[in-house]
Amino acid sequence: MTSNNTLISNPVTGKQLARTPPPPPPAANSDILLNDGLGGSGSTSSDNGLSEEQKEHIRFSQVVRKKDFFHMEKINGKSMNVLKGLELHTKVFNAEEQKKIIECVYNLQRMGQKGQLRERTYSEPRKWMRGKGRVTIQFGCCYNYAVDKNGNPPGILREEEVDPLPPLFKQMIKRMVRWHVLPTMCVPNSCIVNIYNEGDCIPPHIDHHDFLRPFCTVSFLTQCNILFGSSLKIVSPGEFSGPLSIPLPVGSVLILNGNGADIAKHCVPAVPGKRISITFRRMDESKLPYNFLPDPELSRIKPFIVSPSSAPQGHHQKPVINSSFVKAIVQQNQHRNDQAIKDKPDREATKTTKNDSFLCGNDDFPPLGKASKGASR
Ligand SMILES: O=C(O)CCC(=O)C(=O)O
Repeated sequence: MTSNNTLISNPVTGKQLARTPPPPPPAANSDILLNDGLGGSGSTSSDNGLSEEQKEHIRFSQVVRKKDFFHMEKINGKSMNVLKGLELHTKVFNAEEQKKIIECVYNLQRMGQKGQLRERTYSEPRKWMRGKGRVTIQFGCCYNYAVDKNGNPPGILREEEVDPLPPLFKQMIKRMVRWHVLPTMCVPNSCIVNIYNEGDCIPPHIDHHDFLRPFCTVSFLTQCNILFGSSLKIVSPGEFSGPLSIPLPVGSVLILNGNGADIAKHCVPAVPGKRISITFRRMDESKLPYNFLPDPELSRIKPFIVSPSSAPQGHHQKPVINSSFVKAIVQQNQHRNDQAIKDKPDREATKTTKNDSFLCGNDDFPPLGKASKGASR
């Protein structure tokens, strides 16, 4: 049997005394988790005696926000930064949270394959081949990618029913709004999950205006690049070229707004390994599905306010990130995340690729294979 107590000597009498040792440093294989529904199995070993507010403060201050994407192009004779409005927020979802979200997506995929989701919720391409399609799971609304067999144009099919946003996805939305990644006036009420196998892609497109701006995409499993430019070239199946390539780290959120959403097209070339993305969007009020019910949970999200009281004890006067205690925790978590996510690090935040002249005129990309195999609910 081992004891938690250590023996120390009384400096006066020399007698040995038992003493409770100081709390251990944060555990090597866990991360700061919040009690907000996104964490995994519990966070006791890495709590460090911090309150929920203090933990949130630390996690919030770890988010890296890049908002200065820049690429000038001449559009209708006028020079403009076609990437204005793009933002990349990294370290929004940590390794443990990513794991939980990925498990949830796989579970939804299994349900879709068994016909346990509404018919238009789950869809997979009829035939797998490099550069063709990917599995999609839609929540909140049914989006029609191209004119369908009934002659419906691309956009939200208002009469179709799909499943509502799963609870974990609502937690993700809350996290993004609370941490100032998404604005309170454009809280998403729909999403599309894309499950890419190695070699799958999304061709160049601009997202349909049935969805408001900004919208965002969250990345999981494998880092890949997303290309941007007013003109993107299709080189071969799954191979595209364009002026700007942005790496999307796992756990990151890319915000598309302004020129970055509406002037520049974007596409994801054939991915190097299995990848999942979740694109969250708010529907235009006039395009809501006829049976759509707003979710009260999503209408009262309060952004996180950085207050002195949320800083860890004893560091009230300093910005939280300057405290050596917090720095140590942040460094340990950083190290653990780097270990946990075996991802190829990208040295550049943005890099330039060949420019081109081919314009993919589609507003959105072509249809996937046949819709869900499952029975309707
Ligand atoms: O998978 C991604 O990161 C991009 C997704 C996308 O472009 C879309 O869903 O419109």
